[in-house]
Amino acid sequence: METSTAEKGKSVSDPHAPYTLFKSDVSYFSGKMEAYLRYKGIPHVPTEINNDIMDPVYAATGVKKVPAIQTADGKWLFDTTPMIQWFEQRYTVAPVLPPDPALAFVALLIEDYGDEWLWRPAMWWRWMPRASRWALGWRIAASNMPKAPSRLLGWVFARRQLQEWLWKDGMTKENSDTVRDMLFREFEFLEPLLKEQSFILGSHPSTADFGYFASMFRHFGNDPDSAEVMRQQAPNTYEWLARLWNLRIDKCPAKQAWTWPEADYWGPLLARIAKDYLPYLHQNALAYQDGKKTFDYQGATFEFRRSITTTYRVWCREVLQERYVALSDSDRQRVSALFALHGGLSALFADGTIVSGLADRYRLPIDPEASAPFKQSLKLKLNGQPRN
Ligand SMILES: N[C@@H](CCC(=O)N[C@@H](CS)C(=O)NCC(=O)O)C(=O)O
Repeated sequence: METSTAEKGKSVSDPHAPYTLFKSDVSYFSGKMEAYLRYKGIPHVPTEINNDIMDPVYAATGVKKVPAIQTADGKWLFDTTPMIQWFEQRYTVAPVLPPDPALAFVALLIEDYGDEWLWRPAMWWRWMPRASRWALGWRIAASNMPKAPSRLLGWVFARRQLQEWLWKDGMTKENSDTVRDMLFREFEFLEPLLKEQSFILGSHPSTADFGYFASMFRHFGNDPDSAEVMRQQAPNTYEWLARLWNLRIDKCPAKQAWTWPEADYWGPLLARIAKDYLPYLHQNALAYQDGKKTFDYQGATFEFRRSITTTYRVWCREVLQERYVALSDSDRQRVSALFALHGGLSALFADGTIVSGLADRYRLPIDPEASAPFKQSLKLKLNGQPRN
């Protein structure tokens, strides 16, 4: 007999289960979290959000964002990266962090890159082509505020996304095609890799797969224009999306086989992380330290003048630095040798640690005594929360 995920949850000896997953089915980070929970067989009840549900989510987590999770015993979790690590401590079968600490660091770095760097092209492909803009704007408005005029609200939301994430964040008419083509750069890496092996770091999904999955599943593989581009140009990546979405640990061989990322096709990704993403995190952190709202980002391949300074990404960099420092000397040497051929890791440590002040906020579960309930400003109520 089939049982629902919620019923199954009751039989698991986890005092926090089942989990209520607040998510949206077109959301980048919701897709990442949902795929992880499904793969690990973690008992959860997916709950589609609307405007009203977002008020309690904000009151509890302090960000008006999905995914967020409420545990059966009333605790709250948020932000996919620390949430996955929180679950990994409790659901230890088929870990998504490889046991080799050096490879685990690489997995976390790729997860972070997937989360943050691919957001910009994901915004481009969703909000720049007209068919996608209209379809997704309408879809998001209709599901969040079913009684409101969806076409108008969809238009307003699409405009907010275009402004906030593209035009006000370093995109110009001149470099718009470059943002679009960031997707093709990913296929150059993913296609030969996924032709050869099932998941990014080997036989089983790692946290690197979930980081990539965020943009690839709910955006590129879903939105009208990019989905067709993917079917035509990246069939191995398209197949990997379905493979990961439909995977459960009980369907996988127990033994995980991990691969050190040194094959030639890793070159473009390792170089992009070393020469574009880590310099971006560094320059963003410097701008934050100097109290600048925007900064002129310059990497080896990309230039985004007047990018918005993001505190959250200062924290991302801090976490990566801590992880790297915690490695043994020999593991640090292996990671550093891997990147040395592609530009090195110097940008990760340039100007030392710049503290975001967010470390306590992202310690899970949220301590309600210390923080909640968070109160919304009128602006937040009307506009939602594009940034944190
Ligand atoms: N770093 C967060 C990001 C979550 C996030 O940005 N969620 C988006 C949807 S994919 C959101 O809820 N945005 C709210 C808004 O734009 O108003 C995570 O990993 O969960």
